[in-house]
Amino acid sequence: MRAICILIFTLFTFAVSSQNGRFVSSINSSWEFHRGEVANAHSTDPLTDAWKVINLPHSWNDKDVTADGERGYYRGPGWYRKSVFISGDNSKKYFLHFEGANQKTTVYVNGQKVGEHVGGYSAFTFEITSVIKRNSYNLIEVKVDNSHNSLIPPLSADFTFFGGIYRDVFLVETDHTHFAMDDFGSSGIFITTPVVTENTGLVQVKGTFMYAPEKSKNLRIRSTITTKEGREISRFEQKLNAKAGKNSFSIKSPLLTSIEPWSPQKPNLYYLTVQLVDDGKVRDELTQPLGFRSFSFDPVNGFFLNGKPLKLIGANRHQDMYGAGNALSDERHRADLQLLKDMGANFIRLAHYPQDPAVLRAADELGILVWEETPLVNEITLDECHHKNSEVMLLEMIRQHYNHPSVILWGYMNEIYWAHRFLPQEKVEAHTKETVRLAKTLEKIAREEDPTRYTAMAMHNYPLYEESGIDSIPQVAGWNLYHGWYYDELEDFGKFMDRQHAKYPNRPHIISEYGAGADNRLHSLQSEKFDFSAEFQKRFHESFLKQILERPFIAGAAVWNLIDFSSERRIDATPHLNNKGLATYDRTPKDAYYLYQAALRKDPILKIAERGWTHRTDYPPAANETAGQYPIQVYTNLAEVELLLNGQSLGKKKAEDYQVTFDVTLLPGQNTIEVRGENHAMDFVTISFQPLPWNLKEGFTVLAVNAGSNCDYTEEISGQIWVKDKSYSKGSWGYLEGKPLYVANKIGSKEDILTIDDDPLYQTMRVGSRGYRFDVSPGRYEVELLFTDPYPVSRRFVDGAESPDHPGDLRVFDVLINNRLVLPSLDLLKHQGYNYPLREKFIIQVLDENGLSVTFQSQKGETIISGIKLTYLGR
Ligand code: GCB
Ligand code: CA
Repeated sequence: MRAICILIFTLFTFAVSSQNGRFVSSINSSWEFHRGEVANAHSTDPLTDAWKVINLPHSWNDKDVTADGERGYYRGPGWYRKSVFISGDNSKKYFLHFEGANQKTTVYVNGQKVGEHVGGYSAFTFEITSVIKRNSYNLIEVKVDNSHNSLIPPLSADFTFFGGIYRDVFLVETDHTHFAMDDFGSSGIFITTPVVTENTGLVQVKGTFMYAPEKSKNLRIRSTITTKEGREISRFEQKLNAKAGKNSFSIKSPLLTSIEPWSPQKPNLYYLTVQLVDDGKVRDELTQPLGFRSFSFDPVNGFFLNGKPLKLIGANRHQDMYGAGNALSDERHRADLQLLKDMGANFIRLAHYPQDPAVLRAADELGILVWEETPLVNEITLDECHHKNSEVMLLEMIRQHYNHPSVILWGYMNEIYWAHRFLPQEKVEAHTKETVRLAKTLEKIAREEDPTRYTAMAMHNYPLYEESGIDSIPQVAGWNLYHGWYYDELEDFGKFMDRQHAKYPNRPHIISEYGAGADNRLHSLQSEKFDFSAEFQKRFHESFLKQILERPFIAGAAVWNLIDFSSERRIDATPHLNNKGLATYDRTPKDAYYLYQAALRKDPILKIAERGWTHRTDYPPAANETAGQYPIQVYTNLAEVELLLNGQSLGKKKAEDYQVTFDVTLLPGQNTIEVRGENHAMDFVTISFQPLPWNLKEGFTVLAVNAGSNCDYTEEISGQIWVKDKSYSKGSWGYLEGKPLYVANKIGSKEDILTIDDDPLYQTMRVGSRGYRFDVSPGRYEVELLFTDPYPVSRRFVDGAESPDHPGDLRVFDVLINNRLVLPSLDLLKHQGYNYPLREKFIIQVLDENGLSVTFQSQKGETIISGIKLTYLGR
């Protein structure tokens, strides 16, 4: 029992009055947090051990969404509390402003409920003036609940619904007269630029404010436009007869000449300060970003910014990070946008929900155009209350982020028919109708709220969008397309889009998602879809980017995803993680990232795209051939590249489609690969290479084989490389018959292999094999065998408890090593349970020149093996 008085633990938050009416201070530090329901809410009793001290931003799912051996993560209530000292007098009003808490939040101050908010991705503000004690401590308690709630989108999605107060919380003190604090969490003022030409602009500011005194009175609304450097370029005012209560205003600037337009290339950002002036006293003041730009979508020629065509190329982004869940600092958010900017991108889709104010701010400052959307993903429910919540989410998003010049598109649905295939037939029609109706309502709201932006919807490759007519509702059709990954072949993407364009020649199209998974532990020169090799990801993006750039009618495209992100229910090579990122979960760029750099940036880019594969081992492709022959790929926007291996030039080559490939034979040990281009551009990587002999009698220490796979797999902790599988030929080694396991046309089982982290090694398997032969010299060997049974076929995206134990007897086989029975009647399902790995070592003495045989003899079903490793231990 830790009996600490919370008053002692509380940091003082001084709310000193500022000169200009409003004072804003965060209250992020030293909250007490309790996961679960609490019995003694509103009491100042000593806290029990179940409470711990945390700082905001905070999520309680930072750990349980990773490979912790249990499916699911905590979804339920959590309580936060903190005592805050609030100073001031009766002339002040007080508000709590939450930038976001997932997903249902109830706030109490001094035991009284001050408000409730649903939806995990937008800000909300509650007034607390009437319940606080001034110049005293006030107990703030916040209950947050991330339980599934069929009335609150998202109902399901391929990302983790982290619970907690995961963004900043602010205490806002205002004068009695202040800009609206009850306008859907927004600033209360809305800026547009009705006129924008190359260097002129006109600014309009609309808004509402509260005026407190009983008698009406003339106030002045004063607006000032300043540059980033703080130079004032315009000041305009309006007199307004304010009545007690709510007042609205609308004021226009004079036509400003010599403004500099905002664009990704030159994000000239201005600031607009609006003041409420009463007898020379500033009652309230707000500063908002301001940018002068015009834009439009054209069905034939794509996107135009400031009158010039601009292909939008960028990525989607989620808001979580390894170790932190979704509780990211402003700096972290900004760093992610910088990563995107450094890639050369000019576009971001904030999928699948409104993101932190720091993200929008960074987009404004860095020059990244934004598609933002509300979290309606996969499906809806038919309840009116669900629809109401969806409407409010849209209003919140638009009003809160209205003033950011970076925003060009508002979205309100993502793959909303995704879950349709699971609906019973008799429900399909009603569901479809209701989805269309809701889309129409949301479309109307978005257009009325903000006629200056376009609306968009992200659809997937599913005919119902067309059949139901929902595809004609938004102004821009967004497409999430995964040709060559989930279905079809890479080139089918372009064909799909050409058909769309031909069929709907008046419709602007944008690619809202396209991507392929990659795990840097997997590498292959024969990469194929769904093997999760870094090489396949490169092939995928090379193909898509080319097809996108070749088609002017495609206004833009956003890679899925900028960064690997948490999806607790997903099981791929990296369970619980969606690894389609161009950067890893800790933000290291994968090789495909550099393709975009080369294609998008204007400064010289020369990058060896082999950075994810710096430790290699390989055997010769055939007897009498040399191991270590690799195509070394370079991404560049230069015309010509020279490559040097350990200082020796291998010649120059011309680049095509932003790339050049050199055939290089790596030498045993460290290889320095250097590339050079015009204007002293250069890059290098060091690749260590360890060859394996074709003929094992030439001597070797360790031979580790990734059975049933074309990929080399590197164990993260040990660095041990498991080489791609190989068939036996005399004088060498390899498998005897069998084939790689495919499930639904995709290689490997893609099940979560429990208790270990080397999932990909176990997920790929050779089935139906008679065994492996190794033509080794006599001596002592350690033979290590790795197995797992892939049954059941797949449980992806299925919630709930573990599947029940299986009695086995589906697949039973004997394993012998040099005729010695080492695993008799192996029944993995029965003895291990599915998805639990079996990894054992056997010490074997090879006495003669006949080498070493690992033999699988089936009693029932097909034999199976995931990995096999041979270590020479001496004679
Ligand atoms: C989609 C979804 C996105 C998923 C992605 C994927 O189409 O919109 O939420 O994460 O596919 O990786 O499958
Ligand atoms: Ca695992």
